[in-house]
Parts: sequence; structure tokens; C-alpha cells
Amino acid sequence: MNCLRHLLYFALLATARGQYTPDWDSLDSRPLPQWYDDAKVGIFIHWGVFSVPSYGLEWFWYHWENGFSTFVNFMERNYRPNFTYPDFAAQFTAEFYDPHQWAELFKASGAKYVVLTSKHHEGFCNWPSKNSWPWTSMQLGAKRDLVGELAQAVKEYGPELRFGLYHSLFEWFNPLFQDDQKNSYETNDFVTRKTMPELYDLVTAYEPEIIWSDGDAGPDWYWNSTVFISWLFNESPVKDSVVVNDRWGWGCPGNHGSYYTVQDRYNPGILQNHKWENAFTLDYISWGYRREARVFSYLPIEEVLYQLVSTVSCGGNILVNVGPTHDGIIPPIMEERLRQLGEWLAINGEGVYGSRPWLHQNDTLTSGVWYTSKNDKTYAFVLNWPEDTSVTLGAVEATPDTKVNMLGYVGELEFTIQDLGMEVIFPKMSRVKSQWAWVLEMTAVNAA
Ligand code: H79
Repeated sequence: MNCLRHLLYFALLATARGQYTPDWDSLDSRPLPQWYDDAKVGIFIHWGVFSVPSYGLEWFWYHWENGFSTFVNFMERNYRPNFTYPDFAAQFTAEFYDPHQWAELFKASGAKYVVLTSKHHEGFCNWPSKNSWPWTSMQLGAKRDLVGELAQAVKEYGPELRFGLYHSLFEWFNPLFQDDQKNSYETNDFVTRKTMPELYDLVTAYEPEIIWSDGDAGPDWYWNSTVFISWLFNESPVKDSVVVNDRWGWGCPGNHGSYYTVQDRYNPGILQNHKWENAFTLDYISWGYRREARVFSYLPIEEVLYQLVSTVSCGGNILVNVGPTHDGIIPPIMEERLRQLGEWLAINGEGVYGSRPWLHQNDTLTSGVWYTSKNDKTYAFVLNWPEDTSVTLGAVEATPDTKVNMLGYVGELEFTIQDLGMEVIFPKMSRVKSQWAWVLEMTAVNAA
């Protein structure tokens, strides 16, 4: 009896203070907010002091400091002696930064959420952090709250475009972190004085609905990750809708969090039993802007669409990255790619948003065909227009009630039943609205 009373007491206490306890078993039991699974497409933005040298990649400082010759030579050729990386911050000016223009572009891309780097591994804060003086965008360069301005512009679109923040736990050269590392993570001044105050500050000030954690060098108990996430899920202003990824300490990626990012550009190609995200960048090489990139370095729209459909078919979302310039421009080639994506989704989004994996993920006979499902419909994404006039779907079995349409085309498509699957006759290309990839919408079919 006493025991029962204790149990009740603790249960009440737990409800009063929120239901999640600071351990992974409890945190992982929280159901995924559905908006995230339905959204499928997000935009990632890598913007920081690395956007000033805009050379090589966003790991510029790390490579230069560690004596990589390309970076050392670049600095010797182009900057006065004694120029330091922090000196770049003065040129992070953002004079063309128009957050409303950015938000309009992200909306036009068909994305349902936006994730901005609040602070990358260099430690520079794109918001007026009180714990990072004087290494923030409020004190140096732009003298603006870059995070706050985008949060406001994105939130004007309501739940159709949600706002999220990337945050790097570790900072390459922060002396507090380096000391903790030297002490085998048994001291945690960096976490208590820097990382955690900043994370709580970001959530309270900007109410992001995604915390995209990165730079989880160290054990999760060192970072205090579960304590922060239990506060986020129980008490924070975004407790009902927020989602977090999985980079919260050694051993966490692929094991803990609302959804798994595992590693950059993760795209396993087979159905996953936990929600996941494929974060990739429009530049094959870098997440941050780099001036020397040539046109061949950018993913063609066909590749972006391949990433989208192969990811969504296997239960994932895509997070498409752009790297703005130091002055706040999203380079036109990236803008074009995002607008192409939006153009394609405007025609074909029915098979993407709110969809769920089907019984087969890709076709058993024809390569470049991926599937999703929604309500009573099955969608086949055909990445290659057929060389002759038809595509044979080995994974689909027609029934007497089967109907086949193509999104962006008026009228039904003819098909014939095959020994293995069905053969769908494609219409004349000139009468089809979609480009780059085509979506068959099928009713009353079975998995072969
Ligand atoms: O922010 C982007 C990357 O900078 C970041 N995650 C994405 C979203 C990232 N953090 N850690 N890593 C990626 C993995 C680190 C890989 C490394 Fe390297 C291999 C570090 C040094 C060698 C990649 C290649 C980065 C520099 C060279």
C-alpha cells in the first residue's frame, strides 16, 4: 500500500513537471510530431564567418589552423601577415540579407521547414548570445540578429513553413572545450557556461520547432543532452511540436532522437523502421558557400529529385542545403535549383507530402522507379522517361478496378497486365506538364 502511494506520488510529480525523464528510454518514447513526417522537404542554410573566405569548405578555419597547404597558401597569397580567422568576422556584413526574400524562396521551393545554422563549429553566433561575447553577428560585421530576422520572416507563413535551428555542440578552438577534452570530459565548464545556456537561450528567444544538433564530439553525459531534451519536451515553449535529430553525443546517431540523420548525406536506399532525414548540399563538396565552385559542382535537378524520391520512399525527409554569401545572397544557381524543385513539387507534391512508404520501395524490374502510398493510392515515381512508349512495373499487380493517372496529365493511362506486374503506356511527352521525373498515381493495385 505504501509502495502504491509512493508510485502514485511519483507519477503525479512526473505529470506536474512533464512526463519525460532525462534518459533516452523516456525521451525516445515520445511520439514523433506528425507534421515532421508529413513535411518531407526542408531547407538547410549554412551561413557563418566561413562564408567570408568562402573558399574550400565551411571547415576552412580547421584546415588552415591545422596547416593544410591549400588553405595556408590561400591565406598567404591573399591576406596580410598576421591576419587571423576572427578578423574575417568584420566582413560578414550581410548588406543584401533580406529574410523575407529568403523565406519567399524557401516557400517557393516546396519546403515545409527551414533550418539555419545558429552557430557552426567555429563558434560564431548568428544571434546576440550573451555567452559568446564578442563573437556574434550583433557585435561584429552585420551587427544584426541574423537568426531572429529569419525566424520572424519564416514564421509569417505559419505552420506551412516551420523554423528550425542547427547548433554545433562543440567548437573547434574554444579553450573551455579544449580544457574539458584534456580532462577526458570529466570537467564540463564549456557545457555549463557556453553550450547549454546558449541552447536554452535559442529555444526561449526564437521558439524553433527543430533542433538540429551537430558536432557531438564527446559522450552524451558530458553534453547534458538528455537534460536539455527533457526540458525541451516537457516545459519549453515548443514542447508539443518540436523535433530533434540524433547527434547528441557518442553512440547517439542512428539510435536516439526524434529522427535519425546518422551521417551527412545519409540515404540508405532501403526502408527504415525509424524516421530519418537525408541532409545533403546542392554543392557536392561544401555546405558553406565557396567562390571557386564551378557549375559542375552543383547537383542537377534530376539528382535532387532522385534524392527526394529515394529518400521519401524509404521513410525519410530531405534537407536540401544552400550556402549564402557573406553579403546575404543565395547564389542564383542554388536559387534556380530550389525553384525547379518547387515547380516539380507543385505538380507532383500529392505523391510526396503526407505520403507513407509502400510495400515495395523501388521497382523489382525497372530501375529508377520508386514508390510511396497515401490513403487508397499508390504512387510510382519514374525517374527516366521510357525509351519506347511504356514502363513495366514489376512490383505492382493490377486488379479489375485499377486506374492509372499521371500527375500533371489529363486523362487515364492505359496499361496491360503482365506475367510479372503491369505495363503502363506513357502519353505523348508534349501533353505532360511535369519535367525531370513523372509520377503515376494508381488506385486499387496490390504489391506483386
Ligand atoms: O555542417 C556540415 C558539416 O560541416 C558538418 N555536418 C554538416 C551538416 C560536419 N561535422 N562533422 N562532420 C561533418 C564530419 C567531419 C568530417 C571530417 Fe572533414 C573529415 C572532418 C575532417 C575530416 C569533412 C572533410 C570535413 C572536413 C573535411
